Amino acid sequence: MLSKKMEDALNEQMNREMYSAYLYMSMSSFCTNKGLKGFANWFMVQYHEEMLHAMKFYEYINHQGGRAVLNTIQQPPSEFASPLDMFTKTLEHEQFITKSINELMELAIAGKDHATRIFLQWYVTEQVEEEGNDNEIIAQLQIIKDNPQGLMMLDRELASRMTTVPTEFSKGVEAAIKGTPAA
Ligand code: OFO
Repeated sequence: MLSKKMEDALNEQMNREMYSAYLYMSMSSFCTNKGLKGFANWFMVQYHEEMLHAMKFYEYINHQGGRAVLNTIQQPPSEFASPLDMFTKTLEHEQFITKSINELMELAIAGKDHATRIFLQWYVTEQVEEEGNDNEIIAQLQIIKDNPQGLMMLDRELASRMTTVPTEFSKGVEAAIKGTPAA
């Protein structure tokens, strides 16, 4: 069971996750246009992950007797100065998401909503990984600076990233991502 306050806050976070997906899809399109296929792949994988994060909120809210309500998704930026600019903006955005997940966690603790607290724990862990990945790529881009060879090497490395579907997602979501029929 969810309190109205918790339900509204979880819906707001679902919208933020969808905005995250939108932001990274915009970055992916920008990279494709600039011939940076590997960076484009990295951001498209990130898009898929964010949509899965949103779906996880969607399923949880509905499963707990609330109702997932879809809202307007803000328009993301479409122009970026460089790959370093994109990853700096990515890290800043993820720090904002970490802060909002922490606020949700505090709301769950204050409301003695242990189910939601346990549910949110997955996101707390996920944010540590996401910020870590961004920090790592930013450090590499700072070493590369304006070196095209270094940039192309990193582009090749980022081309290998693949979408992973957390095992606890419903079969329907997993099947949709993998393009196979749901069992
Ligand atoms: Fe980028 O993280 Fe969602 O939660």
